[in-house]
Amino acid sequence: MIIKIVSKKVFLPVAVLLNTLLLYAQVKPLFPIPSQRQQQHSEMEFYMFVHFGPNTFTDLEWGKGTEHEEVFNPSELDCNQWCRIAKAAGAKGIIITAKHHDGFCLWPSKYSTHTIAYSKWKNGKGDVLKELSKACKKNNLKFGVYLSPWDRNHPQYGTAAYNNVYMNMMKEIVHNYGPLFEFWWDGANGEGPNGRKQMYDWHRFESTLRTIAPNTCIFSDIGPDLRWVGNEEGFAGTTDWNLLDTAGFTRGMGAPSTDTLTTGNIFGKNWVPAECDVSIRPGWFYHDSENVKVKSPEELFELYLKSVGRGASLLLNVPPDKQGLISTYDSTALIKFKQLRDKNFKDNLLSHSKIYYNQNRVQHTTTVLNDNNYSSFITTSLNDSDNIKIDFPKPENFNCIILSEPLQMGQRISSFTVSLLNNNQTVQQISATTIGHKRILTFPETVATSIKIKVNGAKATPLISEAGVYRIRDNLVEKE
Ligand code: FUL
Repeated sequence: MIIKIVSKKVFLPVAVLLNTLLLYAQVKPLFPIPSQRQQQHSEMEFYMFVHFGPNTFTDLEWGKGTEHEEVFNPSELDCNQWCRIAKAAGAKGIIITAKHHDGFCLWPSKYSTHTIAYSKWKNGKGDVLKELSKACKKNNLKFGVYLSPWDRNHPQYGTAAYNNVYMNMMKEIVHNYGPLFEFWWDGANGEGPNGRKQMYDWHRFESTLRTIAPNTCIFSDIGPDLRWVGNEEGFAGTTDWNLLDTAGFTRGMGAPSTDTLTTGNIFGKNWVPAECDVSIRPGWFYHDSENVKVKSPEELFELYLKSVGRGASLLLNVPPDKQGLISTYDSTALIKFKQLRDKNFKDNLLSHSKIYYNQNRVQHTTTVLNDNNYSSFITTSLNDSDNIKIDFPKPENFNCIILSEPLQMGQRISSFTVSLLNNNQTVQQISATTIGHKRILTFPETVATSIKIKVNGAKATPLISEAGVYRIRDNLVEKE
């Protein structure tokens, strides 16, 4: 028999594996679940936005579309510098405004005359999308594009022909600069140069993009792959479902209320996670006057807790200046933000603890919760305070707990309580609602010898994939 020739050492892990496989086979996914491209995207967590174009030089936020092409003339543009800073900040990708509302194209599009090809920069031979897509590849960052549908310059805007222009621009970008991890459709929609508004052919845009770039996540107010979080301050709801009901809404013609976008819908029919877009400065574009208003590393850390820490992703805008470089005001804050994350999330107290969970009334120990794998998971039962227990060998002082759900199984948990015990005496309880990809809870420092996690509400068998326990700097604890 095979078992006889298998040594004890080998047999034990095999038995654990079989047991795990059996368990996974028993739990069925709760639909909707993320597509593969969405699943990969959720693990990026934090990536950078770059607003760059004529506004950088005219000191505006919304260009009028009448700006002369020559205003665009960065003296020292260096996309590698942007990438080095993004990388050092721990961002996983960069999304650039290939065209903002003023219609100016940062690549030599064949479908407009308002492009860098008509500027003096590099004698009209420059191509920012080419430089950035190359630099991203070199620095192992993903590349994405924002292409404003609203165009205050294009002569055909407001007519059916503009839909072809927009489609062709999308095709040019995908073919010449792809692969793209994300394509950003801005919801702002005003009048074009003729005072006309555009009726966008969203259906055609979407089906075309899906065909030519099937692995690209499409962002808009209502998805299909990522939704706007309902504010530009960079925070998701303390309740944040990756689910959204989009039936009855047409892109650009009204979305669910901003409150709904912030929290999602518990029983939403579509998997559309929230993305928190926010700028490191008050404006989206660079303005000298805002150098002193760059967010501090601590403020960025708070944004991280309120976006990634609530199960959403963080798209942080860092606009290059007139030279075409990220200023030291921004880069200093970004690097320190990274140091804060590294330092405060370095020592996971779980690695010095024993984790128990009950299954079919039998207690197991597990390492699944700190295996750094967001797909592996343990099952728990509803309303069972003894179901998951973490024991520390000695009293520990901490103020931060992180939990994750395995998203490929669908988002399930709607309410849970974490109890901190010191020698079997409950000393602190923290209750929250959703978990999703990552939920970071912070609270006043507490000394405890064990932690119990109780799920009070779930749409199906509650599953937990990862956990972490940390002592973060006192002044980083989330303020309401
Ligand atoms: C908004 C735009 O109007 C802003 O200028 C900026 O691009 C922001 C990310 O989206 O809708």
